[in-house]
Amino acid sequence: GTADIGVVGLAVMGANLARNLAHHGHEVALFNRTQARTDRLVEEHGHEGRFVPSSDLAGFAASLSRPRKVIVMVKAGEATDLTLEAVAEHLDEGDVLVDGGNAHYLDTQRRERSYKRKGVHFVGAGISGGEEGALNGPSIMPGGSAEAYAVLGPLLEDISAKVEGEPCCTHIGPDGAGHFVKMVHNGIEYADMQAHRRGLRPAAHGRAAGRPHRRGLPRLERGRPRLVPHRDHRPGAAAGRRRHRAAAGRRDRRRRRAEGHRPLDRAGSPSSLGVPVNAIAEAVFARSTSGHTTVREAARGVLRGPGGGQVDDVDRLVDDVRQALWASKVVAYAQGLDHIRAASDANGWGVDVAEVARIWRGGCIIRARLLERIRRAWAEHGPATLLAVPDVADDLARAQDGWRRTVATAVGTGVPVPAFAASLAYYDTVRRDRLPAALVQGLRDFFGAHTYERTDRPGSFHTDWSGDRTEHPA
Ligand code: NBP
Repeated sequence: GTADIGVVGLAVMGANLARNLAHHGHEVALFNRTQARTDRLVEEHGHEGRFVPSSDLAGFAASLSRPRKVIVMVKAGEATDLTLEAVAEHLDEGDVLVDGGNAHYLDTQRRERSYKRKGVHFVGAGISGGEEGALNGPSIMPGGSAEAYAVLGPLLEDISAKVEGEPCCTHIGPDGAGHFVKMVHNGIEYADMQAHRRGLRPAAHGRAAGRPHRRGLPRLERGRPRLVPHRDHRPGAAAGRRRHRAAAGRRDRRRRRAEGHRPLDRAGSPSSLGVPVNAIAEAVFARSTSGHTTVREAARGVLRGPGGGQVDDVDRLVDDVRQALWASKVVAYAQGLDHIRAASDANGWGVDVAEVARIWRGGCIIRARLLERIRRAWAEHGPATLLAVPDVADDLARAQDGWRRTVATAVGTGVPVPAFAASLAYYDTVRRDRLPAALVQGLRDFFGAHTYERTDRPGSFHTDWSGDRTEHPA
């Protein structure tokens, strides 16, 4: 065969990747389980480049030049396993099989081991940027062997986004490294969106009903300002609420389809690595709470909020929220990078964080200017935490008053701001010498004789709490 690369799975992501490859002059073999999708792609976009459609996998494999390179872009989970196995039956030693979907990195590790036995290079590639990115240039996070990257990398770099002429694609590391980094990317994206979505919205009293909720910074309206929570929570707009719920349900379903993996949906990621990712976790939990409609409906009419909720200085609040958004984003990045470092150490992946920051600068959804600062800091010295990078720490110090006022105002007015509050708690936790954990150790010794250590001498101790309260070495 003559095709440079093949794509299996021609729903929105696969079709757009195939078109992107064709736009860059590559000949692209096509296969989809339901042939109508293949036909539609060729009918609508066949003139954009060189496509070779096949109606079965044998024909598809025969149409590819060797070593074959195949990107599978189907629904994450069982569909991916079934499809990979079906494709692999037609591959030979040295061919490269790519899963470009949102697989969990443990699945990717398992698949990599199993295909290695057949001599097929398996690549788990995180692809970020949604359908737009897939068509015009995504950020691509491939994991797998160096040999596989040597064959596949140039093609992926070719179709990836470019920032200052550099491709937003790099070899992340072996086996599951690429999908792990993509998972953290999605976690940061959640935390960032959560912070924006829950950004406080000061609005004029009585004039807020029915106004569309704008993403991003709060909208300012003059009048007697007060804080209103997310439109969904306001009384007296039942129809609007229903419409909003239906739309949110649709959005959620769409997102669930798009996001095969959730950052925390399986034990084994942050918890087993011992990395505190509370800001990211809160963002994920906030999503499940918002989808938890039975509980929300039961609670809505029963749980009362605070009486007041006046905000005196709206301009200041808007600026405060801006500070809180920025600081929360920094904490989400700090936790995400810490998580990548821990997973890389535990798995021996050797992930280069500066490179990760570099390829996230374009194509994907989180593209922050902060990434350039991260790239520089890690290229220079690889700090233990982003929060301690001197210029970042200075900016956080400047942002903190507004960040604190935002959380305090939100708490006082009954507006949930989980991402702001969790990130602030993390900031305050890591900057202290001594933590309330000492009290918890004491309580554990009291209730369960679990013993404790002391700051002033070595060893373990137990206090006879219910007796004469003497302390003994344990
Ligand atoms: P979907 O996740 O909606 O999957 C649809 C594709 O999977 C179709 O080609 C469908 O074939 C195929 N498929 C299914 Br479903 N079950 C199959 C099976 N048992 N055997 C063979 N094929 C099967 O497509 P998508 O939204 O394009 O996403 C593709 C991947 O990319 C997913 O893993 C997703 O998580 C990931 N991703 C998506 C986005 C995004 O923004 N959408 C972003 C980044 C990553 P059919 O036509 O025969 O039904």
